[in-house]
Amino acid sequence: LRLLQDLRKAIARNELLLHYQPKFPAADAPATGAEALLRWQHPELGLLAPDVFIPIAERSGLILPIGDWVLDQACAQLRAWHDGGHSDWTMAVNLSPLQFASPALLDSVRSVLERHRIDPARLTLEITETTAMKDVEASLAILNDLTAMGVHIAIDDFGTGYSSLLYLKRMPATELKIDRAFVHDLERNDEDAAIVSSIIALGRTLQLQVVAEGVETQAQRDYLSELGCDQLQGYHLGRPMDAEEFLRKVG
Ligand code: G
Ligand code: G
Ligand code: MN
Ligand code: NA
Repeated sequence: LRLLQDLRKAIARNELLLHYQPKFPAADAPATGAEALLRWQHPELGLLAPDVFIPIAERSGLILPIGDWVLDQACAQLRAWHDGGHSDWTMAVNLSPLQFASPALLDSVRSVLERHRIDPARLTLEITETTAMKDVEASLAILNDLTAMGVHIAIDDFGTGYSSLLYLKRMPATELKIDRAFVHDLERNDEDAAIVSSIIALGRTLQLQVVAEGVETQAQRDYLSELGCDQLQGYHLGRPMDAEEFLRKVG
């Protein structure tokens, strides 16, 4: 309850911030952009990770104004990077289930793109597999509208939900993000390796970019490249960091 009361004031008090984690092609090459990851600088509790407060935000509906703030902040940052010479960088933003189901989503996305003069194709919206498959017909309608606007769609935490392949085939997504649970023991666990290979093959078939999350070692990186993964994300390549550090280390 205390956290909920504090969270109500967090936007106005300027306590929310974004960290950015770089995304790299599997072939050794410069970063293609970032995923924005929300943090809360709580006045007494310090820097809080989203698992601590996103569920509260989701239950209370606060995720809607917070989600709008995230979209605005991420697009403002992308505009600054583009103006600074990184005109090919992309930005990925996570959408919560409530945001995804909100009738205001399309207008929010359209207006933030206009406000910051962002090419829609430079913005990727990430929804989890579980969110996407919850009400598939409704999801398809929303995703079709977003895609018509030109933004890209990533299916996040892929492999942890219950995808219907028939629906996945109809989803206008551009990217599958393999959940980091399958990457962790990749070189030691034959089942995980087989699952990752299958997801990569599925991505090929459906013409989706396949991104592996949670890459923590060089061995995982080599293995994922060998298996044919398109892009990689993880602590081994770059942790989530503030915008200044991102530009210094990745730019
Ligand atoms: O950054 P971290 O690894 O702690 O993120 C933990 C979880 O919080 C992940 O599932 C991530 O997708 C989610 N998350 C991070 N930032 C945001 C955000 O801006 N909005 C929503 N809805 N979820 C986020
Ligand atoms: O669900 P989503 O993919 O949006 O979550 C991203 C989360 O994964 C963030 O909380 C981020 O901090 C975390 N993360 C990013 N890279 C790694 C990694 O290499 N290892 C682990 N354990 N977590 C990671
Ligand atoms: Mn994500
Ligand atoms: Na994920």
